[in-house]
Amino acid sequence: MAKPYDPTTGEGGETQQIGRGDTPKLTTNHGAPISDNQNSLRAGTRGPTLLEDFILREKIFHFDHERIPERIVHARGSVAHGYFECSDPIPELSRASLFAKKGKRTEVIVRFSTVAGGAGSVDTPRDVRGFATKFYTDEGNWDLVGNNIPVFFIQDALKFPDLVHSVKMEADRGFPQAASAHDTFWDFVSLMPETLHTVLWAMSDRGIPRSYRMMEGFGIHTFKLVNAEGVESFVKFHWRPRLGTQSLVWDESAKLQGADNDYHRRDLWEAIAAGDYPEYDLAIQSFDAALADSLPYDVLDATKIIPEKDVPLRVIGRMVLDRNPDNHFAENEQLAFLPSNVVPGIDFSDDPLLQGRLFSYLDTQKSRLGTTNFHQIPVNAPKCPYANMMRDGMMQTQIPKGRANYEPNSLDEAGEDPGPRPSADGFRSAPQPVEGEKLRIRSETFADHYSQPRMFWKSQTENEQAHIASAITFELSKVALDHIRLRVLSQLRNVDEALAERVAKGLALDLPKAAPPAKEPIDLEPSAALSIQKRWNATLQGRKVGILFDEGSHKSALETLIKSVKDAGGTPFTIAPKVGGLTLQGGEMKADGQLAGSPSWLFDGVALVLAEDAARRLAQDSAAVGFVADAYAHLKAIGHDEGAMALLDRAGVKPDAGVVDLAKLPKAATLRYWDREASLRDLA
Ligand code: HDD
Repeated sequence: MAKPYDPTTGEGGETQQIGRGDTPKLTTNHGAPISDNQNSLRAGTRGPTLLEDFILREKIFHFDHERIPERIVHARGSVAHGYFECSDPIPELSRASLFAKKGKRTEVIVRFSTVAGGAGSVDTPRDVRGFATKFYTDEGNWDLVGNNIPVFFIQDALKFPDLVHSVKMEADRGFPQAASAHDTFWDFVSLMPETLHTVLWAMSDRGIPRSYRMMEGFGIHTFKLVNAEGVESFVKFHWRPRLGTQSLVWDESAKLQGADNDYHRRDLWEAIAAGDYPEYDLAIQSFDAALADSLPYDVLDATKIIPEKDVPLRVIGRMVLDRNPDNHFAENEQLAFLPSNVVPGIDFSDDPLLQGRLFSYLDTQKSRLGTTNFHQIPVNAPKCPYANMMRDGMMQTQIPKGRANYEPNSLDEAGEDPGPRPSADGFRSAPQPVEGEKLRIRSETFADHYSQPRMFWKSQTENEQAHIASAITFELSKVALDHIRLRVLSQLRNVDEALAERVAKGLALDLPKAAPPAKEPIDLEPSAALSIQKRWNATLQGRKVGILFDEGSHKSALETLIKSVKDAGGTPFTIAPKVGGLTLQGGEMKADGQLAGSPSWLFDGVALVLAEDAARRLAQDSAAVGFVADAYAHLKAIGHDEGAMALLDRAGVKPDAGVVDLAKLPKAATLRYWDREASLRDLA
């Protein structure tokens, strides 16, 4: 074996090579092989480092420049690769190739994100979540850059910088990070009633999703579909998770920020690594201009939904996410979405928010990725052939041949390659007549800011309403300026008097007068589709069960439970005070996690498989008592054997439908026990 490098003698060093066997040799970026990756070049063994050391300088230089500017919004995100498969072709509506044939697959990459926090912030704050999909179609990339909430805070892109400045950490103090519960956000909200609809969604349980796998996605804007004959129709896009939509409870999401900063990123990664691939149906709402004109709101207004009763959803395909990224930087940080990326068959509407986005994303990629050639980065490059006369620029990686860098040209007549030319079947904008004066004005049809928030509020269950009222009360409690709180209350009165009263009571404030509405709200019919609880998917698929055991537990009971959780599609995770081998009745067993590092916040349901002695001992251990008390407070199922009673009592668990025998746990853990809530916390 070769002698290791000896810094005192300068001898040896072959083992410093990273490459072993047939792994490649370590080299500089310019290809020179490196013999020593531990020591810089110095004069003598203890002397100064030499400027000549190109290996040191190159390595540190590259390291110093490793980071690029983070996204101004949606900085923290997680990606996954997969495919979209068309199940119900729509050639009558769109000529887009990905919707042309049943069974046709198109590669995709998806990035889920929070909005307000920085790249290193946590996964579970109350926030809107981004749901952006890049379809690598055979006629170019189509980017559907949506959110998990079907409406947006503002109606005009001109207001986006103000909205974002107000929600991000406050400019002077640099906090709070990843939170909307502060003066400037609510100041903006209180002055801009168009924000209220999205604010209500964000304050609902939608703002604290359980998992990226259990969250809906929405294209939000009305887009256009165009068929081969050039006939256009309006469309809204919806992603529906096959696992159903599920959220956390607020206390749980707050605690998760301590237990696991990467809760959603880890969940997505682990599910895909385990072959438990997240799936989403893609559904459309398509309609024509006559229907749009008949609605009591404007389909070009991104603060409005189109209720499913007005235009039902039609599922046209499904997306499967089946591959984790190989490299976070190359495939997540360098991933660039552009709502302006459309393909023949998909077009934009005149939604003024969308129109502004068409400029913003292209522009931001230049500042984030440093070059107009960001489309050449592998994760951004189309997977179909692409060619044009755009040339050069920083980080150009292509080497175009010949002289044809302008069009039209006649170089082919001299036998030279003339390069690409426009094709008759290329993208054509829908020929829409446009006329009118140049004005800075908001259409009258955008003026109703309260009817849809009211519809959303009325569509919620009692618990869901309580969560919204509590969330607004919590956020306004963090607002230090009274006049802002009062102005929010004056806006809420137009949404629903009871909501305003509940928040005012929660803040111990008198209700101010209602804000004068620009347009009187109307009562729209509530819709079950807007509630999470009314459409709860009672399944253990994708859910996790934490199983607490200790010395003396019955091994066979543990094994039976583990199997039954797996059989129901769930993931069991065993927890004990010590993770090494524990002596049980019937054998030894190791735990997956240690009690202090595995709070019940991480699980959808918990089980206690404990001998009486162990339960009595654990009743003196705050981590164990907290494990049970929090599971109970977070409305989760608790399965237990006879031995666990001392711990259950100490944690204050009262019998109810969610406190069950071990055998019933896999079924019980598919639900949350909302009826328990009123006895546990003061619901606003
Ligand atoms: Fe945006 C990123 C979603 C309005 C400007 N936006 C960004 C991302 C998502 C959304 C999911 C993250 C993309 C990724 O993962 O890389 N944005 C939306 C939705 C909107 C919306 C659903 C309204 C319906 N956005 C919006 C407006 C503007 C922007 C009105 C500006 C006029 N958004 C940006 C941006 C970002 C961005 C600054 C930051 C990073 C990026 O684009 O690539 O350009």
